Amino acid sequence: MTNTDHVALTLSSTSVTSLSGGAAGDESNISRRSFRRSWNQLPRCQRNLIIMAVTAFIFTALLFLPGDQLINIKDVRLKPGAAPFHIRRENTLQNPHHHPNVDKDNELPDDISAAVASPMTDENRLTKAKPAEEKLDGSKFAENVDKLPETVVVGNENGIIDIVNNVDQPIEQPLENTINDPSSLRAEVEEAIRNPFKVSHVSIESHLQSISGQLAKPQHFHGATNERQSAVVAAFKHSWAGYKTYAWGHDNLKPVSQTAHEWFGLGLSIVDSLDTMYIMGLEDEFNEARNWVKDALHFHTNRDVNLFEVTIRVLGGLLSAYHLSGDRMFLVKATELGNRLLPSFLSPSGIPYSDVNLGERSAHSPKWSPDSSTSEVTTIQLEFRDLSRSTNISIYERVVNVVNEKVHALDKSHGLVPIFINANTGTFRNYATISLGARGDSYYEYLLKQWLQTGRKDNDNLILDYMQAIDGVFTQLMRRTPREHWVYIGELINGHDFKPKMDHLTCYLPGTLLLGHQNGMPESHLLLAKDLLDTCYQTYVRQPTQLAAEISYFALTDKEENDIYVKSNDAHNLLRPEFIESLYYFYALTGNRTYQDMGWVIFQAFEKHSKVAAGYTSLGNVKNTLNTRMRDLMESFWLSETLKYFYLLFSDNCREIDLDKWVFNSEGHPLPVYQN
Ligand code: DMJ
Repeated sequence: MTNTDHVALTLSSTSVTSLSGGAAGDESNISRRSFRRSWNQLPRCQRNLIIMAVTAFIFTALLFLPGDQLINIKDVRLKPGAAPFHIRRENTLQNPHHHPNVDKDNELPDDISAAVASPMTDENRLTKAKPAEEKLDGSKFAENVDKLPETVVVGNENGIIDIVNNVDQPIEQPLENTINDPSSLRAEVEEAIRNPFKVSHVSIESHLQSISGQLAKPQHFHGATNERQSAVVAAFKHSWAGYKTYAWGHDNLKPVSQTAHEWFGLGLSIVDSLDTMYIMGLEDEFNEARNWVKDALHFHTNRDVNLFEVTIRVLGGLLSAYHLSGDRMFLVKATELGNRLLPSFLSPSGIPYSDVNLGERSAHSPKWSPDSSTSEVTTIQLEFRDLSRSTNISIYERVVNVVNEKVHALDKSHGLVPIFINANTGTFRNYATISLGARGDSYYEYLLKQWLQTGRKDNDNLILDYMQAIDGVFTQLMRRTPREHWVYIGELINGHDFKPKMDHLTCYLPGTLLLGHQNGMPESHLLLAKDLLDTCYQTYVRQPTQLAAEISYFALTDKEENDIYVKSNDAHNLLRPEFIESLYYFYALTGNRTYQDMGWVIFQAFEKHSKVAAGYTSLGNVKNTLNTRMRDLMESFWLSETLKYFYLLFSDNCREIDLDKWVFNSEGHPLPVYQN
């Protein structure tokens, strides 16, 4: 042991020899040596007694210090790069579930004002947070580095002492500075993967307890108020009853054979349904599902799952349930899941692998290809960011910001992206198709929605990329049919050759364009939104079943028989939500009830053709009412999206969910909007 390892401890004034006249360093070396001599001369039992007495004194002092028995101690292990990023406190003020009595001028709500008196409470951080401009100013970064997180000692539920990062000290590092230190980020990610039940070295529960003042408060919904809404609730209950009877705890229901369908083994239908039930006011069903999540939802199975699907359905479902109900159990589960999904990001490029094994905590490219889908790696950001903002643990947001930055830096064609990207090289696949349908769709959706989620900053890459992409849609992908002039969005095969094919998935775009227009995007976006909404409606009502096919084609010349047509292999309907989602945005943002009537036509078509004794089923053929060829699957998005959007579309209050305060993830789960 070197001298510097010693603790300076004064035994008695006579036991320490003090020499005057020497250099300061010499003096202290001599004092230390004489201290050591004196210490060594003491009998062993006396030395032990002294050590015990000093330890007991320090421990007692720790316990009796004010502030919920918390004490700040400097933890020299924490380096600037390793410092957890503390989410700026004003964010939670913007959170719609958070303290509804906060007014527009950011006055403190009553309960918070009272709490300011207590120096160690979370609310107190409200008064310490600096104005947003200051925090975004890079010049403040050096200043902030001095305020490294200190650690806090807390007793956990087992009486064991844990060390957590001191939430009383907001670390206002610009995010850019932390993601530019990849080795630190990697080390933090690896640590989280090693200990998925922990964050910042303590149990997730203890950590959430330490930030309990900023956790979500329950939202209130009144349930159905009219016949159409009640009909949707009845459809949900019918679906739920079938699922409960024949597939409880499994991913999906097969409503025709009345059996279960397993995909990831994560009870997808339950998790995906939580917020729908909460919004519909189905308390008993919600509680039943909640208890299943608490007791039976485990993530330790040795099985590959898809990062994107699990993120939008399970992580998004848990986070949304947490924000709406205020039940922190959902956030605990979401955090554990977030940790277990992190192996995907340990690729050489930072672009995530598509497949992750939650039990083994390893990840790899899909078995069928070396590439990930572009929409998949770019449709996880809302959820991971929300997890960071909700827990005050930065890594989730930082890993997806890396993805944002990498994808932003890649060359695009008029702002449009190929549908495959390689997680090892971080580059797009050459000559891959460009599409706003499968594998491309939600890249564009999340550019806009991430920008909304983070306070709509000017000159943000997200919104610049979005605008450029929509320009690319206009010039490269949008066409009108020759006779009836239906607007549609085609695809570029190999990145070049135009194909007049549009997936039903693309029918999310009218709603997203309108949402963008509402938030300052140009008039042209509104016009395209309206035209495309009309076309999507046609893909439904032109079919004998009044249900849209998975894929529609459009005439390129007036020689073709029909302007819109469906090939036999594409004639299936999977109960998908995209068009109902768009109708919902049109109603929510305009209040025009015409969109409700359009939705009602389609709802009745589902009732007529998709409803079976044990639920609702996908169909193989929408082109023949006498031969719909039931496919026997009720996907969880029927419960999370299609029925939720129907319900909100038919609401008497078009702002039942305030789109200035909430942003829906790609699976229909509302998450709070933050100020930045
Ligand atoms: C859902 O899982 C999500 O909406 C996803 O973004 C696209 N596919 C389905 C619904 O069609």
